[in-house]
Amino acid sequence: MTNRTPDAPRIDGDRLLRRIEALATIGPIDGGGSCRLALTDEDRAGRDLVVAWMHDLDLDVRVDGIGNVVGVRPGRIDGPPVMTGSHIDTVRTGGRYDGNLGVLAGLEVIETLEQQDIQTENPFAVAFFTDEEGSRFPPDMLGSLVYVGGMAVEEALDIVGIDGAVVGKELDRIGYQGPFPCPGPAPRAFVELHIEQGPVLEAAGTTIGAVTGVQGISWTELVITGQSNHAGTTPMDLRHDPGYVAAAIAYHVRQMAVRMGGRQVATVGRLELHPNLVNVVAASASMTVDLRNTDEQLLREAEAELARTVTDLAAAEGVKVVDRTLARFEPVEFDTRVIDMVAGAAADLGHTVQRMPSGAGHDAQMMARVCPTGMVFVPSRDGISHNPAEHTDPEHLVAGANVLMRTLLALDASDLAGSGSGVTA
Ligand code: HGY
Ligand code: MN
Ligand code: MN
Repeated sequence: MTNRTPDAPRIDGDRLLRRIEALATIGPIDGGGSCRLALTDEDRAGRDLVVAWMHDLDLDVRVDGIGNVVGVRPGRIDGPPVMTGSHIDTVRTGGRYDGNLGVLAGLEVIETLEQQDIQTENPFAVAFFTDEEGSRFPPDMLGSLVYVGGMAVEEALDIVGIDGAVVGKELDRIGYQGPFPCPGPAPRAFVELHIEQGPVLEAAGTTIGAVTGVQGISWTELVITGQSNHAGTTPMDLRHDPGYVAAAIAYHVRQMAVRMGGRQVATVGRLELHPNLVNVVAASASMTVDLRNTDEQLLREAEAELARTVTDLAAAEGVKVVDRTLARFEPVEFDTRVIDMVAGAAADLGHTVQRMPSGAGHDAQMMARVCPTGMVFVPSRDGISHNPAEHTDPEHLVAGANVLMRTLLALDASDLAGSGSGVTA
C-alpha cells in the first residue's frame, strides 16, 4: 500500500531482520526457533547481545534488581521517557519473534532516530523485562510485574522454578542482578510491538492490530497424591490413581471451555506422573491448568468449576490434591488514547488495521498500571506461536516497526498525561 505520509521517518527493515536472525541463533532449536528459558545461560547470552547493541547506540543502560534492562536515549528535556520494549526470554519451544520483535524494533526505532538526527522532546527508552514467559519461574510477566510494583523484588527473588532453581541465585549467577531500584520509574507512556500469536489478523487479511487490552489469566498447579500400586494385580475398585484423576481433570477443563464458548480457553500444558512407568499405578501427578477469558466474571466461574471438579474427583478416587496459584491477573484495558494513536499511525502509513484484545499475556499489561499503554500486533502465520514454526512475513515485521515508531513519536509530541489505563486489577 502506498504511504500517505512520505515525510515520516522509516526504519531500516533489513537491519531489523538481521538483528532478529542474529538473536535467533542464541539457544537455537530445530525448526528455526529458540530456547532461552529465563535466567539460563542462553538467556544470559541473549541479554549480552542486546545490551551490546544498546551500548553501540550509546544508550544509558540500566539494570534493576530483578534483571530488567532499560536503555535510554536522551530527549530535549529530561523526565519520564516514552518507552517501548518486550522480552527476549522464550518458552522451551519458542519461535524467533515472540517478545524479540518488540525489543529489537524498539532498538531499530532508536537507531533510526539517531541516524536521521531526530531529537525527541522526551527521552526514549527500550526495555526487555525478565521472565515474561513465566514457564520456568511463574508467574509470567514477572519482571514487568516487579517493575510496576505489583510484587516486591524480595518476593520475586525467592521464587523457585520448575527445576528447583531460585530466581535470585540464577539472576546473580548470570550477572544481571542490577543496582537500579524496583519498582522502576513510571514512563510517560508505553507501547509494545508483538506478534499476535493467534489467527485473527491473518484470517481478516489485516496487517496491524490496535490492541484494546489483555484477557485475564489464571494458572493453577495441582499436585495429586494417591497410592502407587501394581498395574496388573490391583482391582479397579481398590485404586487411588493420580494418573486417572489428572486425566479426568484435563478432560473436564477442555469440555468446560468448549461448553462456555466465547473467549474461554483452558490448557493443561504440564502433566508429569511419578514414577511414570507402564506397569505402575502412579504414586503422584503434577499438572497445571491455564484458564483465560476477557471477562473476569466468567473467568471466576471457570475457576470455581475447576475447584469443584477437583474436589469431587479427589473424593471419589481417594486421592489428596494440593493446589497452588502460579499466576492470576485480571483482564486489562489499554488507554483508549494510545489505542487511537496506534490505529491512526497504521492508517497514516497506509496499512489495514483492526482493534482486538490479546489472548496472550504481555509486559504491556503490567505497564498499563502505571502509564498510558498500548500495543501493536502483526499477523502470525496460521496463528501459530510458542512453536518453532512461528512465522511473521518480513513486510509485516517492518510495517509493525514503522507503526511503532510513528506511535512513539506521536506520544512524544502529545500532552498525554496521567495513568489513563483501564486496569481492572
Ligand atoms: O502465557 C502467555 O500468555 C505469555 O506468553 N507469557
Ligand atoms: Mn511474548
Ligand atoms: Mn510467549
